[in-house]
Amino acid sequence: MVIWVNNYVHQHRLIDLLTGQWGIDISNTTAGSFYSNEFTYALPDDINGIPVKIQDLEVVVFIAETTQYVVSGNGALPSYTGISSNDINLKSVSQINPTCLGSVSPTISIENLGANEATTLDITYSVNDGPSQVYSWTGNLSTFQEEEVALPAIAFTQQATNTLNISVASDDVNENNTGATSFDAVLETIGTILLSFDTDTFAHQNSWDFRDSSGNIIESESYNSSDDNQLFTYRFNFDADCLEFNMYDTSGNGILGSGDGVSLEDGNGVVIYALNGDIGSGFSIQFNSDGVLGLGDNDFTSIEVFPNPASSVLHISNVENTTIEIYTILGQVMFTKENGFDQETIDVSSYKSGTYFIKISKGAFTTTKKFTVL
Ligand SMILES: [Ca+2]
Ligand SMILES: [Ca+2]
Repeated sequence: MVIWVNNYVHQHRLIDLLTGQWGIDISNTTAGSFYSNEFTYALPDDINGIPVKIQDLEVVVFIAETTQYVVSGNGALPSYTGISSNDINLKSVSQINPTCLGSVSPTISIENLGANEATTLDITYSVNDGPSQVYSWTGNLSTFQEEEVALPAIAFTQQATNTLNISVASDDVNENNTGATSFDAVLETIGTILLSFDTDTFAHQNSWDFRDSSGNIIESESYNSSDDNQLFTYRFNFDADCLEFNMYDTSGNGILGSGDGVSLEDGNGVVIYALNGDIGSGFSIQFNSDGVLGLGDNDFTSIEVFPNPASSVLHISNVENTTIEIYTILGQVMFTKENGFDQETIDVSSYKSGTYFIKISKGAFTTTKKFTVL
């Protein structure tokens, strides 16, 4: 009898009877007598579409009287002969998402195809043929077991297409010791970032955030039942940085709304990300922001906006002969003034609590600052 364990779909169930439905008759049934036999069984590649893992195979033997009553039984994980002594298979290299953070942390899967238990393994890896890094894995991997290994981050210089090469130490079978994966460069975005999001039928499952290169959340939003199936659009003027956008669905079933899901574009209409609702539990994407309106920032280093947060008035200094605009996070214009004075005082007492942007421009130079109204 053959039983498969550890795989949810196989359900730890009886797969095949090596001795046929009614077993083999044993004539010598006196206590202490030993019965032995040899059986041949060809493993299928898969069972109901689930790949067969030889390490999940268990052999179970039981003795029955007549065809009903099981007297006793036992099971064991088999040991194997006819395989190499030492053979690690670099089974897979996980896909790497484009990143502007200057390093990647690869994850690989190794499998012990050798008879000997594997306890140490040197794993060598490099990106874009740059300097190699060696990780010395230690563990206890018995025959046919596999393990995911998270490798320490490795720095690299970004190219249009980037290639990660990985190899494990030489052993009895070397042709399965190498692996590679490729990943694109991140998008370089220009100008204001536009986010369009059509919420789930159950919008409370949805939220998103933008993070800066230090991992700090710089913008975020979550939704409730009054937001079901609605289109929200936002515009952001980010500082120059490597940014990450994360979208979440707490139910893990994607965005089941009637709309177009999520899209993220830069100021030139270049699509950073666009997908209908099929996002599962979410996604993460990085992009480089050029620092909106950062051109000529040096000419505006003396501009001060205070107090921040503000409640009644906002003071702006060193803005003589500039154009001043204030708008909400949704892009709604709240205030404009041309030919500003050196010092400006703006009444914000009627503004709703939240985040606002103040855009100050003069000739070709523009800068944008963010402030909060309590
Ligand atoms: Ca090998
Ligand atoms: Ca959902």
